[in-house]
Amino acid sequence: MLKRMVTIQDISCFGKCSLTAALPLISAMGVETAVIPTAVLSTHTGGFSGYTFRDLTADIPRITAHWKNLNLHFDGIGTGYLGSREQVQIIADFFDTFGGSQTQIIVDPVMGDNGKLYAGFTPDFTVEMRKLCQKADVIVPNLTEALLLLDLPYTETYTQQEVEAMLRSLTKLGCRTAVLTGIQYDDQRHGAVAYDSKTNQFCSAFRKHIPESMHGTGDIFSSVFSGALMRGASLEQAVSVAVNFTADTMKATLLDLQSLPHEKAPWYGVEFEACMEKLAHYTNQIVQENQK
Ligand code: PXL
Repeated sequence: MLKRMVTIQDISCFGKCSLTAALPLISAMGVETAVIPTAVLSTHTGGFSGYTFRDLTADIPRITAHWKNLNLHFDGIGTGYLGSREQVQIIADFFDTFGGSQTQIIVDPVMGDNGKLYAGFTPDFTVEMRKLCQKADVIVPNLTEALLLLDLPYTETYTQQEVEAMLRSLTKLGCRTAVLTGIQYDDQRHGAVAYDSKTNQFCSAFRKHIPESMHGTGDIFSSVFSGALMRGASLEQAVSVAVNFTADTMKATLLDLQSLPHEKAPWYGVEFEACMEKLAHYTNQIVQENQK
């Protein structure tokens, strides 16, 4: 049966991140995708200046109330960029209304990257985000976000043991599973490491490191990771497909960045559209492997 998830994050009208990436990607994986936009911005905040920002916080409780009347069920709830501290509390209420044993809650605690908070975020936002992580089944932070959640100082270098300790601590926030993205144990490979606190198992996936930072890759990762879980992937399969697909999109983008530098910039987003056939193929592979 077709699975249904709702993805809750902003619409950045230009720049291919958050909802404009999640909606096509999760749909392409064969999952019905409902949306709740948390804000509308003319572009994302990571590279453009002068962007507009319309806060949609007031609409969220009204959408929730209507959906509650309709008795909707979601197999998954995913969250990304949230525009205000108040919004985090409202989303927590949404989890209480629509969560349950038949609903996987996946929180990407979007707050920053490369040791810095995104524009518009203040450190106290972290306090609210911890509460949301407590209610999640799976959280998908990058290193910067993980260290903020754990109240640890930012560091660029770390060992496998330190990453594993961080993952264990992240699950102690209250979620069963934590996935750390953007992990590099050496300068050759780049990937993600996951920990399931119920089974006490770690798993990871790595691909060749692409030496260019591109905007929106965290959103691509969390979208594909969530879509895979909806299609019945194991944690290991979901981490693997998300790492592979994110690397594919970066590779596709790199070619254009090199050939058309005057029309393209890393903050214009990655070319996931060029990789949609691959995504359908990866998804079918997971479904077939799990049927055996
Ligand atoms: O990709 C994360 C993200 C989502 N939404 C908005 C952002 C960012 C990161 O900069 O600015 C509006």
